[in-house]
Amino acid sequence: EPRHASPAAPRRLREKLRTAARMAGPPAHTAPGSRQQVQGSERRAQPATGAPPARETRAPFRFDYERFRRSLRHPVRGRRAGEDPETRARRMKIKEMMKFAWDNYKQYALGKNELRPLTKNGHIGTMFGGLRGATVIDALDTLYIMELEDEFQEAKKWVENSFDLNVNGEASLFEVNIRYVGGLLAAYYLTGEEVFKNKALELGEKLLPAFNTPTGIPRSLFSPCSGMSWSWGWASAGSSILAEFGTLHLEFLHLSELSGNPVFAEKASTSHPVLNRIEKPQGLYPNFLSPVTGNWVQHHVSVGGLGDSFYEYLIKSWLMSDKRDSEAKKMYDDALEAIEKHLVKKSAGGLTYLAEWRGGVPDHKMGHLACFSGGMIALGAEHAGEGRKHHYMDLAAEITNTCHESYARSDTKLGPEAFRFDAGSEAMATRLSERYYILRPEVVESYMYMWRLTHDAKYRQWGWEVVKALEKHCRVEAGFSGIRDVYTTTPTHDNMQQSFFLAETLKYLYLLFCEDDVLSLDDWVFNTEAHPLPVNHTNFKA
Ligand code: DMJ
Repeated sequence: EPRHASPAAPRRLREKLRTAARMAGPPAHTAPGSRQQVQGSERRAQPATGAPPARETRAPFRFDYERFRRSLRHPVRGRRAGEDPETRARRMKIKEMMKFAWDNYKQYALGKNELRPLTKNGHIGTMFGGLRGATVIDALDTLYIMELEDEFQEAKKWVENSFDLNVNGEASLFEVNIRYVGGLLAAYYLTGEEVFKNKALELGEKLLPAFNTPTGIPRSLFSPCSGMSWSWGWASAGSSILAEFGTLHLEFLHLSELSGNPVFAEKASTSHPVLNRIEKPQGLYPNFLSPVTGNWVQHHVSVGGLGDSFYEYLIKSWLMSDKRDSEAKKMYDDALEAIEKHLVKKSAGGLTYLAEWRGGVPDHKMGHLACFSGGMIALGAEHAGEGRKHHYMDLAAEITNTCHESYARSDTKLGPEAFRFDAGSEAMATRLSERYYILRPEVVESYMYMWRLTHDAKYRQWGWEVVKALEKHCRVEAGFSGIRDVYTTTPTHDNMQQSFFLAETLKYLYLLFCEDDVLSLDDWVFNTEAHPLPVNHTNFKA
């Protein structure tokens, strides 16, 4: 039982909290790596002397990193076995792109959130409150995995010396969680460097006031200093967003594992019971929910923006719990069934796509963001039982193929922000405002999962087409930039190198050309910003 668990916690939550604490090793008086380290069962053993147990002296909690590393099934950077020269050369090209993106950020924007590659300066933006260095934190694990050792040390040094958490301003809980908390957690798990854990825990504490609502469902924005929280001005009736409050579990469970404090897991676990209690239209999850009443505010449903990573975190919560979080698995299975029934459509030209849904009426539009779902459905298919496995693998392949078509049908071979299947259109943007590409990862993310799960060579081929297109249209003198129109071979640039380009797009491309044991799916789940968090393999029995 975790030390801070409340006796009043419901049974299911207590089980989740146990899961969260399973990797918590022996207390601090056992030195890491020492032979005295014990396995899970031994650490609960009673003294054999028959003497009354000594008065409990509670050593401060310390996560046993060495024990965690021993629990991994594969070396994090793999064994580099048996690869062909072309695959290696392609991987090295992607590594060079990462170095170029990092070097330019470092030269022109270090300490700002993102690089503006045309004007050669930094961008701060409004999403992260007063926090800075989003690109540093987002890049850490990619630099490490790519063995860009000097660059990783530069990034680490910035975190040690310059990453300031005592800042004010309105920050997005979701963005801070997936990029900063996720990035720091992954950097810690990969390297064991305490600075990353300490910063993650310190930052995690600052997120907690956002959960002070009547339902426990957090508001979207918070102030790291004052502890106040707000909803987005554009979200109707002060509602919270499904993809935001539903994208906390992975990181918050790890904050509990690393701190020994279940408060994080408790906070992140409030949303599932609320969602299970309320009626869902046709079994679907609308995107807007009131954190005050716990009721839906609007009936807009989407597997793309506003909904996306909620579904992703259901299946990944289950995987990360070593398949114990059956509540999350059931929610995922039921949601996918409803999605398939009401949102999966086939175009006249035979392309399978995911429509959006507005109060019962389908909107035949698919956002670039929704293209992550090919990978998610494939990941879940592995565990869907023999009867459904092939069906879901086919669905995943069809959706990934449609997303590839949205790239293949453009002049740049990069995909638009949204594409439609109406008025004679097939997998193409029909509105000027939807023609842009901002270096998003979702399509290559699905290629990576599809490759790992099928080893069909076409996914590597499609990934390589993206590399060539990025080089041709997005690489500029001082970094990579998004483009304003994918349907012209001379696009103008948006002057922004998004931090997720380093965290996700380049990482997924790199992994596509790695052996499967690099960040193996046996050991890791990727958060929605592609930061790897470990699956819990210890043998804790509830
Ligand atoms: C990233 O921050 C994450 O992937 C998030 O889930 C969605 N948007 C961007 C990338 O497009």
